Amino acid sequence: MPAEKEEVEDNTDANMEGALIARDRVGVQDFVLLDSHTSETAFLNNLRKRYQENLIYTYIGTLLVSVNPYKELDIYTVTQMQLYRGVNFFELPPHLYAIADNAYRVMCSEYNNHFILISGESGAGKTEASKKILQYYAVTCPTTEQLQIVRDRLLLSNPVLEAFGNAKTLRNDNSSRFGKYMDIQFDFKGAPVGGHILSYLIEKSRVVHQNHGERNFHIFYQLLEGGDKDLLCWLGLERNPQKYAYLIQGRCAKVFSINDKNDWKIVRKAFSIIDFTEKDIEHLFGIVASVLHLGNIQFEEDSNGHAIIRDGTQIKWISKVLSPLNVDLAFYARDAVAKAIYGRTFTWLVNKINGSLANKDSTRKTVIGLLDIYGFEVLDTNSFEQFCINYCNEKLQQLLIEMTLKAEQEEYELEGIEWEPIPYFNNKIICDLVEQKHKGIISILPSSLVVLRNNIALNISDEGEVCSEQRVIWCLLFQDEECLRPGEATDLSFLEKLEEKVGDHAHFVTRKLADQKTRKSIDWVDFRLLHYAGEVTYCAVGFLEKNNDLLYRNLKEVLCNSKNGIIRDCFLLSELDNRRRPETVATQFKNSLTSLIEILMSKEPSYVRCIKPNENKEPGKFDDYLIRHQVKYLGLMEHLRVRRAGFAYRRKYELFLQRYKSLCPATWPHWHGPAAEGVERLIKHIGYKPEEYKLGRFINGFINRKKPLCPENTEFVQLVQYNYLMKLRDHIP
Ligand code: AD9
Ligand code: MG
Repeated sequence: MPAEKEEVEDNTDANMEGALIARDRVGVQDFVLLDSHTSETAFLNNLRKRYQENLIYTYIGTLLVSVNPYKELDIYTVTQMQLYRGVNFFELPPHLYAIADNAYRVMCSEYNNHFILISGESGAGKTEASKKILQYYAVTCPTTEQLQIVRDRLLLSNPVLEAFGNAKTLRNDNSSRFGKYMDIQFDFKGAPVGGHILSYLIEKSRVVHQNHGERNFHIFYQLLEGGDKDLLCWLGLERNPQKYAYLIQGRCAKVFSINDKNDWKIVRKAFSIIDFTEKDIEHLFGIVASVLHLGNIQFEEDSNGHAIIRDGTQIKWISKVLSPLNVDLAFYARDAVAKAIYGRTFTWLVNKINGSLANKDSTRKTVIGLLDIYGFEVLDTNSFEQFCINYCNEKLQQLLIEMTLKAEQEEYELEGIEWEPIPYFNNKIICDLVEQKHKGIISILPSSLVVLRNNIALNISDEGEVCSEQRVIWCLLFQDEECLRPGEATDLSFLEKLEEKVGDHAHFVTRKLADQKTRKSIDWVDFRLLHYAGEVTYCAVGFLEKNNDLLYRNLKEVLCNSKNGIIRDCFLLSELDNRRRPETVATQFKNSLTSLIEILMSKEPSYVRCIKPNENKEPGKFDDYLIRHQVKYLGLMEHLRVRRAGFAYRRKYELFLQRYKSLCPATWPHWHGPAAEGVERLIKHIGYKPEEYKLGRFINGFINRKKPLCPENTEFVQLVQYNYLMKLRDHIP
């Protein structure tokens, strides 16, 4: 029996009374079985009951809903893993392991690719879930001594990427500040033989700025806390984080729930297993330290108004390159270097890990992809980063709609099965608002940046025209050849363009438009998007700068010639020759998300929907209001209705017959006719009523959506009502 002590659903009369009592106490383990499946209150009651019994997982058919317990539960032991291994999906209480195992077994038997999409807002438990799934595979999949190293590397890639890519935020002490998609590759025996990670847009601005109550990336604190004396001495660092300007802004270098010293040890060990050489490690920490040193460089004005470095002992080249700037711009350029170094080093790190996870042999492999991306986020002040994060969440919601609600209903049509359509909110309208070609916010964003010849730029500043600080920065960044046209590229002109082009969109609000659409006040530099998960007000200030993400050319030159091998790998000289303006950050992000969606659409999906129970990271506290909101925007009720109305369990005729043929003398041990007929005989023999099942007409569009319909194909589907699967289980010898 699993540690959850949850009763496995049992429909026999003798157990009915006990089952009802248990049900009253712990709720139902699949929302499909709720008596009142249209009531949000009943849904919430069930979730609450279970949460209070530490039953954090509940199904809606095959989708897993998870509520963050904010405490360690005894349900992730090796014994639990073994319990779920190879057991049919519905035969044990809901668990991540059941989702993981199901994907794995289907992959092995049907030899196809899968992904597990884990979604939910910041702090809901996505990263923890993805780690638990990975651990499940590491423990339960067959392995050889040779493959142990792959397994260890897969596992240890996590602490390394978390050290460099996660940070304490107000929402989550271990918040992912980058998106991660990880393919685990399996050979034909089902052994994990390699992996590959794609990372998405790390939040570089955190390197130089943190909000009150937040921290920089974990690695800085880990190094200072855990690095031995000699290492710190060699890096010129002091142990006290208070000494570093980039670490003190959030005023919370020490966090109760985080053990930096211990985490440091894990990261150090991980490096040696993931194939990092001593040189790599030396260079890597050289970079981490230099970012801290950069942050401590202070500038002051000389008699010409130029910046000079206050403390002469600091790095000389910075002074040399930055001194033609005024003090503000020198600080700006300093921060740009810190962000660029860190951001690119993170990409280097991912590539390095990929190198060590790569499987060199060319035999065909199948994969299970784990997607764990930063969750939907609303802060007091939301900037370009939140815009990207929330856009990404819109895309994932869209994928889920496409692959579940929409696909499900279309499939019934395809199969010729009668269906009452169920309304749901399709957030495509918001995705379009953000990403549509020529019309969406992202395309308006860079189009307001117009670059011109150098002399015009100089004229602007010489004549002392009213130009925003930003524009001056642009001028300087491009000083060797290009600059901006006056009046074109400011955050405010961007806002004006937005008003002009998307002002009438139902999900877009600015101050100018606020009165007509909403009564809530909005600042003149803000715009508001009505996301699927709620309203978010973005401050447009800084959008252009962050989106263009340029680095002062001379600084780039310096970095290209660095003695640090990683920096040299990250800043290639060829970049300096490239006169074409690189794609903006938002456009790159949009493109990478588009290809991610393509990757996912070609695979079989499983879903985990994570829910955050309260805002205080408190165990056991079930905040009704907060959870109801998530249930709403995650579309869980719609999902349930679709599941309820439809036939939750479906199998291709051949597979169904294979599994259940022993239940009917006509099909056991062999059935020689068409599989569809065999299934029909079997079902009649068992005594299903006609309304309890439906036999489909065509190829199963859900399993292979891209295949054209071909009626002569024998891959028909068969659909059986969910409750009957439970009954079937009892029949199986
Ligand atoms: V973000 O979008 O990256 O900011 P996540 O990834 O959704 O967010 P995360 O998995 O990091 O959230 O969970 C937040 C914290 O909740 C963890 O650090 C744990 O302290 C806690 N948590 C989450 N899931 C579990 C769990 N299954 N058991 C115990 C958990 N604690
Ligand atoms: Mg996370």
